[in-house]
Order: sequence, then C-alpha cells, then structure tokens
Amino acid sequence: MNNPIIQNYIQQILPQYPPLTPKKPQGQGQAPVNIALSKYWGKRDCTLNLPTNSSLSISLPGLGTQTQLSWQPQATELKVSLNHQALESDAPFAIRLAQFLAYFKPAEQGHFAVHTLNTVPTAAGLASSASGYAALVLALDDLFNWQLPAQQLSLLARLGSGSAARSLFPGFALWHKGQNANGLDSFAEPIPTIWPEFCIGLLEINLSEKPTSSTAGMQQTVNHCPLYAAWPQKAEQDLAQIAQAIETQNFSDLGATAENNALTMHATMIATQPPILYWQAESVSAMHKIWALRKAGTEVYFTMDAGPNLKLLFLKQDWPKIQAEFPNAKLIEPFKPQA
Ligand code: 2P0
Repeated sequence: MNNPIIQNYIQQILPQYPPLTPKKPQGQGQAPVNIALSKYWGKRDCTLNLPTNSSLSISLPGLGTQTQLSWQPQATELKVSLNHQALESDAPFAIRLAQFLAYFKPAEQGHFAVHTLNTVPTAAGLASSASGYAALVLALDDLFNWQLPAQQLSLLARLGSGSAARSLFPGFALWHKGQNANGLDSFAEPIPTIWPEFCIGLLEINLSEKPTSSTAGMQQTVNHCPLYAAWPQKAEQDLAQIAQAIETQNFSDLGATAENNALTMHATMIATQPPILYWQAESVSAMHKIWALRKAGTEVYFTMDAGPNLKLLFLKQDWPKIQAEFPNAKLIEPFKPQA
C-alpha cells in the first residue's frame, strides 16, 4: 500500500503525477558512488528519509551503477537483475526496490523490469545504494521523459536512499538537511571546486555483506546512544570546516576534519546499546599505519562508512609513499577526466 505522504511529496516534484506514461521502451541511468567527508548519520523523518544533519561528499568516477528500466504491462511481478543475476522477489534488495518503484507504476496492472550493473560490491560499505537509487531515478527520468533538473532528481533519489541524493553529481556535493517538514528543501547540489590533486585510496579490508544495514544502524544509534545528542551540531561544524577547506584547498584541514568526523560517527555507533562496530582488527591496524605515516610526515588521512573498509585521503604527490605502505590500495582520482 503506497503511503499518501510520499505520494503527495512526489506530486510536489512531478506536477503531472499521477498518472505517468512511459515515453520510450526503456529508460537508462548511471551514477557514481560517493564517499562522505562529513557524514550523514540519523534521520529526523523516516517516511520522507530526511536527515538529522547535512553532509558533504566526493563522487568516485568509474565506480557506480548503470540501470536499465522498462515497463512490462503483462508482467505479474517486478523483475530485478543485479550484475546479470535474477534476484528472488523476497531478496531484501528486491523488496526495497519494489517499495520504491510502486510509487512510479504507470498502471495497476503490470510491473517494471530493472537491470542493474554495479561496478562496486553491493552492500560492502561502498554505498552502492547511493549510486543505485541515483541511477534508478535517472532511468525513471529517461523512461518518462520528465527532464527534471538535478535538484529535483536529488529530491527523488533521497527517498530511495539518503546518500543517493549526493550521487547525482560528479566532484564534491553538499546535501542540505533542510528544515521543512515537507522535505522539499532536503536535496544535494554540486560544489563546483575542481581539485585535480585530491585523491582517494580504497583500502578493502572485507567485502562481504555487512551485518547491520546503514538504515537500521543509524536508527539504533539515534534511539539507543547517549552520545548521539552531540552529533548533529558536531556534524554541521565539520561540514562548514570541510567546505571552507575545499574552497581554500587546505588539504590538511580537510583531512583532519574528515577523519575526526568519521571517528566521531563511529564513536556514536560503538556507544549504542547493543553496540554497532563495523571495524575489524585489520581496520584498526590500518588506522595505526596511517597515523604512523602521518607522524613521519606523509599527509594521509582516512574516512570510514558503515563497514570495515577504509578510504584514504591524500594528494597525488604522496601516492608512491602510500602505495609502498598499502600495496593493495586502489587509487581513485575524482577529478581526472574519464577515458
Ligand atoms: C554517509 N552513510 O554519509 C553515511 C556514512 C553510511 C555512513 O549514507 O537509510 O544507505 O538508505 O538513507 O544512505 C549510508 O546510508 O541510508 C550512508 P538510507 P544510506 O555516506
């Protein structure tokens, strides 16, 4: 059963909705994953997926999701394939997708078919839901020929997954938490700074599915962590500092603030009852190595999301030293033109 609050929200974005009519046989969309430098952790409204705090991210070109979407009037159920494998309709990913797509069905009879290709491991802490819902909304926009501006697409993607609001954009993006109960001011927009030397190193500790989803983890933290009350203000301060560091290209300040922001977010998770600890022993070893490198003069910082993997932050000139210490790290240059 569709929620009238969500239906009304979509109506504010798509004045002609409902009904919707596909304008072509197939819609396509692709979007990058993003890494938050100042994190989103906690919702103030679970129905409209509104965050407690604003967040700021960097998109990773070449890593993300490609989605094809078609409307099948004769189909009796939603068909979902992920990386060329058909998913059972009771798979968590398919259930969540079905709930989202139910709002965009052109008719009662019939179902969508969705083919999704991820170039990142699904649910391994590299935010595939972010690129997934951003690509899906772009595919919907293509199928129905809405030609929505990016800000409106961001409002729709946020409904699917909060961090998806940020994946509509290359480079740095800022997702405003918004103030309004109707959610229409909670969208992301690009920060136009280009910073060619800015690099990310992906340090994969463990790529298996995480035990606690972000959605569940953040609400457990909101409801059962005595430290959480301090988080929203800290997050806003960090975001302002990181935005300033981007503008002035002050890498030390960006790295130090982003690392502390991630550790503070994890501190709230750890202090939750029961505790949420995404780290593994290797995650902690990597942190110590990073701090030792820094002490020895190499400017490298890290950030971590809802998983055990680390994302290193550094400038291109330091890559040889970082690679020597972390031979398995994967270099990502967010501002390098893609081939
Ligand atoms: C972020 N994360 O800012 C934070 C940091 C994980 C840790 O956004 O419930 O998948 O779908 O809105 O967007 C992951 O949470 O959660 C996330 P929902 P989402 O990147």
